[in-house]
Amino acid sequence: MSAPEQTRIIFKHIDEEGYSNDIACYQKHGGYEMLKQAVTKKPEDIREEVKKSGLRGRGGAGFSCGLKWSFVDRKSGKPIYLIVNADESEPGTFKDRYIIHQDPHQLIEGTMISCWANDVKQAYIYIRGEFPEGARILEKAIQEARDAGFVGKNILGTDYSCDIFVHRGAGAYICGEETGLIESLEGKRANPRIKPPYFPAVLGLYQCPTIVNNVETLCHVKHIMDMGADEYLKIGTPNNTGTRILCVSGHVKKPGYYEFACGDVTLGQLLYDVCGGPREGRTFKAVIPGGSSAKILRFGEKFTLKNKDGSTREIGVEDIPMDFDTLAACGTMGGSGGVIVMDDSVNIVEALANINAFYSHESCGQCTPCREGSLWMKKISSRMVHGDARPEDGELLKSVADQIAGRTICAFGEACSWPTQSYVLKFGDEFKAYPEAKKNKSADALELI
Ligand code: L3W
Ligand code: SF4
Repeated sequence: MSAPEQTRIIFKHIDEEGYSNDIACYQKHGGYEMLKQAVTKKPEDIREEVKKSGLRGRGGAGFSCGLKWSFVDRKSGKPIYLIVNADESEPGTFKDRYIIHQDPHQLIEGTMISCWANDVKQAYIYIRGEFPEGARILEKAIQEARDAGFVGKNILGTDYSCDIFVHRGAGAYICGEETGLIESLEGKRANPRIKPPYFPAVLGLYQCPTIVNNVETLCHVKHIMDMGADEYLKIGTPNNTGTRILCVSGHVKKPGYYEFACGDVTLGQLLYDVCGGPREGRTFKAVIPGGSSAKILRFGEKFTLKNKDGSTREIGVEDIPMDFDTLAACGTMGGSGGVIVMDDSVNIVEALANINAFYSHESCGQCTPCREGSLWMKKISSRMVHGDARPEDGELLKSVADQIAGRTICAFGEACSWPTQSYVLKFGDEFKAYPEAKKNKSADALELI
C-alpha cells in the first residue's frame, strides 16, 4: 500500500519557491490575520477552542495544550509568563529549528495569540545555544513584528501590550526540561525542579504562573484559530488530532522533514514509500520513533493492540500508525517526532554505547541514580566497545538502568534508562554475541566514547 499524501499545515508554505522568512512574505500569505482576529475575541473563548481541538504538545510528552493552559493560576495576582521551548536538543529531532529558520513569523503569531489567550504580557523564546542563526533570525523577525504593531506596546491599536524576548541557552540538553529551562532563564544552573510543587503553571518563572510550550505546538494554535476546533478535530484520529512533523534521519534513502495527519501514515509507509526505503543492499534492522529517549523497535517484532470492540489484533513494526497513542500502546512513544533509522550495518551494542555516552554527559547530576547510573552505563558500554566485553554485560547494563527509571527528579531518568532497557530486551542476542563478534572485528570503537 502506498503512503497517503502529506497534510501540510505548519509546512504549508515553507518549501514553496520564493517563500522567505520576512514579514512581507508572511503577510502576503495571510500572516497575522489570525492575530488580528484573536484580539477581537475573548481570551477564554480561544482557550476553550484550543482545549476542544485536542492539541497535544509536540515537544515530547504529548500533554494536552488546552489542559496545560487550564492549570494556569489566574488568581495569584502575579504576572503570567509564556515560554517557547526552542531548546530542541533531543537527538534525531530538528523540526523546530527548521520552522524558526524558514517561517519565524508563524511561530511569533502563534505565540502572540497564545499570549493574548492567557493574559501574558511577557514571553520568552528560549533557544538552544547551538542555534545562533535561529536566534538571529528570530531577533530580526520580532523586530519586524514590533515595527508592524503585532508585538510590543498597544498591539494592533488595542490597550494590550506584550513583548517577546529571545534568550539563548548555553548548550546543555537538560535546559530543554521545562523546569531546568526556567532555572536557566533565571540565570542559574539548569537543575530541574521537583514537580509537584513546581509545576510551571503555578510556580514557574520567578515563582509566577508560567506556560511552557514547544515551538511546533504554538504554531498549531494559529491554525486552530484559522480553521476552528471542529475542523481541526477532523485531522488525525480521536485523541491524536492535527498533524505531526516527523524528522527522519539515519539509514533511509531520503531522510528529511515530513508532515502528516497524526496516524495517517504507518511507519512502514513512511520509511519505504516516503523515505525511499533502505540503502542498496541493506535491510532495516531497528527504528527509534520519537527521539533517542524513545524505546527502540526491532523489525520483525509483533505487538498486540486492542480494537474498539475489545477484540485484539497483531501488528508488525511496519504497520504502526504514527500517532501518540498507538506508539505508546507498542511500548514506545512519539516523543519529539525524531525518527532514527538503523539498517543491518549497525551494531546495536555500539549504537547504545554512543547513546549512553550522550546521556552520561548530559545528566545534571542532582539525583544519585541518574548521575551515577548514567555514568556506569557509559563505562560498561565503553569497556565493551573497547574490547573487554563479557556475555553478561547486557544484563548488567539493564540492571543499572532498572535502578534509575522512576527514582529521579525529572524525566531524564527515564530518558536515559529506556534506551538501555529496550536495546537489551530486544537485542539481547547481540549483547551476548558481542564479545566474540568484537574479537573478529578491526578496532573501530567509536571516537566519542
Ligand atoms: C500542572 C499538573 N501542569 C503535567 C504539565 C507539565 C508539562 C506537561 C507534561 O517531559 C517528555 C519526556 C522526555 N499541573 C501537571 C502539569 N503538567 N501535569 O504537562 O508533563 P510531563 O511530566 O508528562 O512531561 P515533561 O517533563 O515535559 C517531556 C520526552 O519528552 N522527550 C523530550 C526531549 C526533548 C525535546 C526536544 O528536543 N524538543 O522535547 C523526548 O522524547 O523523555 O518524556 O509541561 O508541567 N498536575
Ligand atoms: Fe538531573 Fe538526571 Fe535528576 Fe533530571 S534525573 S534532575 S537530569 S540528575
